[in-house]
Amino acid sequence: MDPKIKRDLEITACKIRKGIIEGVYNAKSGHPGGSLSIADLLAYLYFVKLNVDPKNPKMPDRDRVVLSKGHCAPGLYSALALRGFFDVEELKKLRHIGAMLQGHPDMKGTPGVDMTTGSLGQGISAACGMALSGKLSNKYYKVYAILGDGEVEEGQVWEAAMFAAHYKLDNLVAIVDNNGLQIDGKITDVCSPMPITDKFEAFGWHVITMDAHNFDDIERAFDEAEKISGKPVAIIQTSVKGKNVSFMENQVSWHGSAPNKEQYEQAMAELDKQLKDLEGK
Ligand SMILES: Cc1ncc(C[n+]2csc(CCOP(=O)(O)OP(=O)(O)O)c2C)c(N)n1
Ligand SMILES: [Mg+2]
Repeated sequence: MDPKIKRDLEITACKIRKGIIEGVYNAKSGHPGGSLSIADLLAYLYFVKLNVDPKNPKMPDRDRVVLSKGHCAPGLYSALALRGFFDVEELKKLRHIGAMLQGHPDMKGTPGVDMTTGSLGQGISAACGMALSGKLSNKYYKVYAILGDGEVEEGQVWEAAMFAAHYKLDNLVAIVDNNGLQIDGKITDVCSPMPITDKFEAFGWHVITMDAHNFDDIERAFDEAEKISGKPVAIIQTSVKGKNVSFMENQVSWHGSAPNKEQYEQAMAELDKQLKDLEGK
């Protein structure tokens, strides 16, 4: 990847992370861990890959994103705000009564949100429907669905996987955020879905693995996905839950809890330092 583009993406991902912490702190609730693990993915999608127009969020031919792991809404909202879909100040009102940004994505209330999600397993099914609709109506948009590695413990995910391969939905890319943790602990302790790669392959998908925090690798994976026809693509990204906030990394306790004032200040100080280092590069 061009070094300048890479640096810009790293800066954007850092700003997305700051927006996540800002939102969850002000909400006094929410899900920072799994939002931080997809910040780089969201930066790449919204700032490189997607054909979207913040001024026309319902553009019929736009690429679609379905955040199937809907609890990671703070990440999606932060990316959408930075991309210009709405004012970044909205992030501070996350989960407040009457505010636009609620705990899980709402396609009717938030510009840029393509599917209402939160009940794990359902988003990928909706994404299959969108992809099939695109095929039937000869549209060339792509559908990107983002799933959690705990989410793939849901049976509905595998019905959708079977459906997508059967209907040869090569306009569908599912990204599984393999951060190793779900709500109750390690995915391998709770109800292991491993090996996730082999399972998608067995269901007839083209499978790609990717380092979730390396933009060269992210570019390589999406370039490969672009070349696949006749099958849906699953990108299994290896990530760190809580990435880049030291005390949140790999800690299941940060799945769904908000930082107090002191923790907020420490997280922001760490991210500000990262931002300063990147901007000075
Ligand atoms: C059908 C359903 N069951 C339970 C939940 C509650 N829940 C919210 S997040 C979560 C764990 C998800 O883990 P994972 O998919 O790995 O997400 P991440 O690690 O990326 O946060 C659970 C069980 C839910 N949202 N939907
Ligand atoms: Mg997980």
